[in-house]
Amino acid sequence: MQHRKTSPATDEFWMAKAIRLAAKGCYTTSPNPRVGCVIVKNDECIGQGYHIQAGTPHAEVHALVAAGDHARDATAYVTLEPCSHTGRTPPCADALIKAGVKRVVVGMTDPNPQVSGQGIERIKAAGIAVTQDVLTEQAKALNPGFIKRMESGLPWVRVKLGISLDGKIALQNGASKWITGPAARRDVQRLRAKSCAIITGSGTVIADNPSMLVRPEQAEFSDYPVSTVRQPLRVVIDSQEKLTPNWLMFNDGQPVLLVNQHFRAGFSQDTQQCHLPLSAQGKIDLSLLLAELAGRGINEVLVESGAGLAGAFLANGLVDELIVYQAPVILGDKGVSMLNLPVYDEVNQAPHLKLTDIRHIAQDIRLTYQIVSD
Ligand code: AOF
Ligand code: ZN
Repeated sequence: MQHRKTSPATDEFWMAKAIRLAAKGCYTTSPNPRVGCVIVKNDECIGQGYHIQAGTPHAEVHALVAAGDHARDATAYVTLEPCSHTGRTPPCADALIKAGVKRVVVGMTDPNPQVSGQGIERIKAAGIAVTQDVLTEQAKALNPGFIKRMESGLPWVRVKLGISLDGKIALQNGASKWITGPAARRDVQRLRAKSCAIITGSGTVIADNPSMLVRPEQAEFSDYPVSTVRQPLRVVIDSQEKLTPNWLMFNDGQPVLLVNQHFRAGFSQDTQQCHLPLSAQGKIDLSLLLAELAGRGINEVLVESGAGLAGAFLANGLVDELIVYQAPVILGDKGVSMLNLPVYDEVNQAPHLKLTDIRHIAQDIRLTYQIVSD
């Protein structure tokens, strides 16, 4: 039988593998980005790795350690430009140069101003070939929050809504348990877990006394190697200072940030406070809050609130993504509508969205939209 020679795998093939590795850091890397790396020689993967947690080695270091001396003359595939700075760990560009790789393939340049192109320059200056922009869109999709924070000083904002077929989030009397099914609620656990912060309002706290914690036992995290799922920072907006220290969120030993105008006495040590000025309407300025959160290294934010706060984020142009779980139930025109928005006179003034994903989650459907900015 004649031996058929298979052609070598493409740069895209290996970069796709590096992207899948990076995604394993989905719940753990922040404030750092999710990064994956594969080292390839003679069309074979000889080392792989991904960034797990800030302060621990970067993806390239894990992959180089796995490859050992074989890394000499190999090709390294990295989803994000290797770093050139000494942060919590030394520069990966230097580690790749020292290991003697002969080519580096990069998914996207690092938007971190401490790096932004300098890692690639340093590698080129050492006489190593660099191929850029391989599967860039997919590489970018790993880190919407890190990229937005580095480029604009704001986090990536997702608003999550659980609605009926007719766009209601509750009955007239406020009853909302449970519109969506258990599988959709488990999916929300994953959404929470990948967020650095969850924003909610005093109305939701008073109505539901929620924990807003990630309940790992409810979400199938077992396909992820790090079993300790990080708890996001819970951010509670209390413009009117209605909340007392008795609500569950302030007493479960997990981090929570109370946002209001003045210092409030009586809250436990786990409750940090952040004081921001109120607008003319007596509300916390949401863009100032987002800038404050970005300053604390928050990349991705999930808004889980009532129609008032979610509508305010949308009306102020602060939302990047809307994630809607729609249940097959009709609550009727007396129900509570999903978003409070200003009165528009023309359809083109209303927010326009682009549907980016749609899937069945048991009996419900999950719709993901990006906001179309004009
Ligand atoms: C990489 N590979 O796996 C990661 C990178 O404080 P440090 O030392 O962890 O540096 C964090 C910065 O390094 C981060 O903001 C980003 O620019 C880069 N992250 N770079 O080459 C990695 N996690
Ligand atoms: Zn690095």
